[in-house]
Amino acid sequence: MSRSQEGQSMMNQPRTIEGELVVPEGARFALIVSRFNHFVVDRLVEGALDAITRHGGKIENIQIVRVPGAWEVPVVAQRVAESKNFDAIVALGAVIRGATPHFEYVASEVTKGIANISIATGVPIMLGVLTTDSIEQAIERAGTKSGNYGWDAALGAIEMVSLARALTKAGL
Ligand code: INI
Repeated sequence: MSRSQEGQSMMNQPRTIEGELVVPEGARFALIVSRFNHFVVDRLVEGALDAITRHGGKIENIQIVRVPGAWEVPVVAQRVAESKNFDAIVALGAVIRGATPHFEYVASEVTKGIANISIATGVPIMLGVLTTDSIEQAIERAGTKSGNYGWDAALGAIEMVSLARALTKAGL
């Protein structure tokens, strides 16, 4: 492709606004962490902290709030989001089918609750709550062979905070 063709094809691209995987200056994060299945959830917390600090976040700008189980995440997420003290929230927990007959209720309420609160408050709340059929599947997603869901959720939070700043800059 010639230089002028390159220039032409660049000009034909739509203008794009997107977040970067760099924690913006002064960004504050809250992690809402469920104690239930803490053996798994502790690994998600480690992953989330690692992701935020490796991408430029400061540990003093991260607040952890612990709740008994995933069921309690939405009510606390709502309170934390409404405080407007944080640029993003990362919800971390593990709902494991094998461990509960009311798996469906807990899993569906926590996921629905987080989505609704995020939309209602405008604060990005990342879903870092594992919903798995077995403990083995949960462990696989908590820092072993299928990565770390806490890390992934925190990375999403960083992108959303960066995107929010870019949108504001663009007047949106
Ligand atoms: N909470 C979880 O976070 N994960 C689970 O797998 C789970 N199980 O298995 O029941 C669970 N239950 C507790 C629930 O979240 C509430 O804390 C409890 O019902 C009290 O309201």
